[in-house]
Amino acid sequence: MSPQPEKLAQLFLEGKEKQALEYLQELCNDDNKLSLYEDMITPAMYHIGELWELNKISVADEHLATGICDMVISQMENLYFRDKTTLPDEKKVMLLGVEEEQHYLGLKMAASVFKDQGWTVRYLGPNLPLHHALQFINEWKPEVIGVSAALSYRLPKLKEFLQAFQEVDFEPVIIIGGRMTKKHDLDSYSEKKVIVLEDLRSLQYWLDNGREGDMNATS
Ligand code: B12
Repeated sequence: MSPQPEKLAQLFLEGKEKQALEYLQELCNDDNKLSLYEDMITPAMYHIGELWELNKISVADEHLATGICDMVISQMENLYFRDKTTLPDEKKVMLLGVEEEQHYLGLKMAASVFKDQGWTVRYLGPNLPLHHALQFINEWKPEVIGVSAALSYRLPKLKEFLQAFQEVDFEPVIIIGGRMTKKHDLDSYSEKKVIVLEDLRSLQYWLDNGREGDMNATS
């Protein structure tokens, strides 16, 4: 069966959580959860964004679809969680959306990718004020901080967060993700332990190949 994100989007819009999950389960096996996140759920939500932009669906429709999508991701997480608790050292990642950012489905999927790789994850969701983020960082001391932002006008806020995170004395690696990375060239942000990753496959690649170099790098 060929994957059809538009069909999934339709199920989200009709509020059909069970059918959406069943549809994904027909396509899913133990090894392709990431591909379903990247090639089905993400394009389904982008499609919903287009319908919304074209006024073909209402804000209420879009909220319903988002809610169903969120529930489906949670269920996928339970059904296909790979319990790989065998990382030699405990590796800790904290994930957050910058202050006022409400888009979080991508961040939630990134949390899933880290968990599947055996990381200890603290997913703090969207809209986290900077001082609360810093307090958490200094107490919990994650090796990696993943930040997500979707909207262009969030760039100054993102920069403020990055600057503050780069001043943390134990020098965590900072990953920038989110729709903004696909819309803007954020290469100039890639400095002192800051990495820009456009999607979950790049994240997976970095976890498989790039991580040690980055995490051992001196600033
Ligand atoms: C659902 C949705 C909402 C929901 C979000 C709820 C939620 N739980 O997330 C709500 C209703 C709150 C919302 C609000 C708004 N939204 Co909105 N929204 C969307 C929509 C339809 C889907 C977003 C989504 O979930 N996409 C799917 C996820 C999986 O994609 P993603 O975030 O890009 O994530 C991928 C990567 O970026 C990456 N990733 C993401 N985070 C991270 C983090 C790390 C560490 C890593 C490694 C990777 C990574 O992984 C994912 C897979 O590749 C988009 C359409 C779109 N094109 O995205 C519009 C969209 C983003 N929204 C838009 C707008 C305008 C708004 C509002 C301003 C509307 C308004 N007037 O109020 C507000 C702003 C709210 C705010 N303060 O942030 C516009 C933005 C347009 C622009 N020019 O920038 C879009 C594009 C819709 C449109 N076509 O016009 N929105």
